[in-house]
Amino acid sequence: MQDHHAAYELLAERLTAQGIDVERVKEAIKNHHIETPSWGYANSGTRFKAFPWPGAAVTTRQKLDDAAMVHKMTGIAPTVAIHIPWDKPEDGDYDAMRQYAEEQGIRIGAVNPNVFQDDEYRLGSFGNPDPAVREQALDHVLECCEIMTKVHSDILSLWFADGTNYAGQDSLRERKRRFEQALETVYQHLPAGGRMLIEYKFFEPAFYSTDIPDWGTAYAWSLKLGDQAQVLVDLGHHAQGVNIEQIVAFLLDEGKLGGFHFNNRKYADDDLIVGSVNPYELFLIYNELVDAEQSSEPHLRETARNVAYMIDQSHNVEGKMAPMILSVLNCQEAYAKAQLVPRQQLAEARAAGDVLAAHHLLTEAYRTDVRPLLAQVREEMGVPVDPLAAYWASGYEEKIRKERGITATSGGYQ
Ligand code: PSV
Ligand code: MN
Ligand code: MN
Repeated sequence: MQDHHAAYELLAERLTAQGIDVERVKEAIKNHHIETPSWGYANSGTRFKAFPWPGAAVTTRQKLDDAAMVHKMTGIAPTVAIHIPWDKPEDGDYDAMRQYAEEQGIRIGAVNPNVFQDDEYRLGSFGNPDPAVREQALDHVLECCEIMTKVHSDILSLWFADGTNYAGQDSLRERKRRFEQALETVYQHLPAGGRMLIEYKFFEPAFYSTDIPDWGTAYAWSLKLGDQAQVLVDLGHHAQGVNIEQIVAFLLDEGKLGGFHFNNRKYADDDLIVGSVNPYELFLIYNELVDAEQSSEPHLRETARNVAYMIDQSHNVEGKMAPMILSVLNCQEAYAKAQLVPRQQLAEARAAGDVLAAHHLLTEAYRTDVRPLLAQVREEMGVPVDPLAAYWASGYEEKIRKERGITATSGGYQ
């Protein structure tokens, strides 16, 4: 990247003239952290084919090493989400796992139980008609509550593959009740200060009904459960055309937005690099978050402050490390642009009913080239000004290719 200083000075001058406190914006950007997923460093793919990537991580230590490298390059990815049992240590020593992560300069973030990969879960987990299977699933999730304490995590991230494939296959109402009962038990076992985030997804792998199909269901249950339960918004889990930023605004206002799984998609589900298909949507989502962050209302600021920003992607054809770095950077860029929205002017345009002026203020912020600002932020943080270029120049990719080689995919639907 060319020297960014001149471009940064010009931009800072222009923003200051618009009444934007550039120092405050830089501070906010430096503190905006994105969590990466351990499973994003391993081989995975679609049900048709998972193309193994040379150097992809296999062991949890390797995944932690990779997450640490992403943090080293970006300075804003200090935590990594784990998936159990994929990340279960052979000797069961979670303490050692946590310590290893910390030695690499990162921490363990959300704990993700897995109640979808075992044969027993053919008809579901918490929604399964068989009480023995429900108990098996519950035992696993409760074990994850204990793991949270061991790895010093305060987030239990819940996604269920549960649903039905055929009308009449099971009672929809009974499945709802089974779920409510199991979630209630999980809630009772959350460690003090821990939160459970309930993720929804409208279809897949079930194709007729999904037990937590939408944010309304996740919201209703988190409301019933209590303050430690919130909703997790995965960008890939909505039908086409759904206004995700409106869901975000609603949940923020109700104190029920717990976290994000960032990714992108053109058609269904997730797994593409966040911001790669629809960066404007990503900006509009961030705009709601920053609006809450900067609100004069303490409850909004508090909810926004606690939102867990996580990536949930499984790359198939584009490698592992570079796409993860790019994803983190794309989130950072959208966040930076959202910081540039002149909120006072926007409020005035709205109050005056000036539709286009309000829209213009938003799109001007979106169109601002924030790359010099981000380069300046990185320089001040002491991380590479161009993280992707620095990654390719670091020799890390060659090193892991040599050390790890090509490993057959481990399977497991993600
Ligand atoms: C499956 O759709 C999924 O991508 C969900 O989004 C989960 O969060 C993730 O897998 C990990 O279990
Ligand atoms: Mn997800
Ligand atoms: Mn998903």
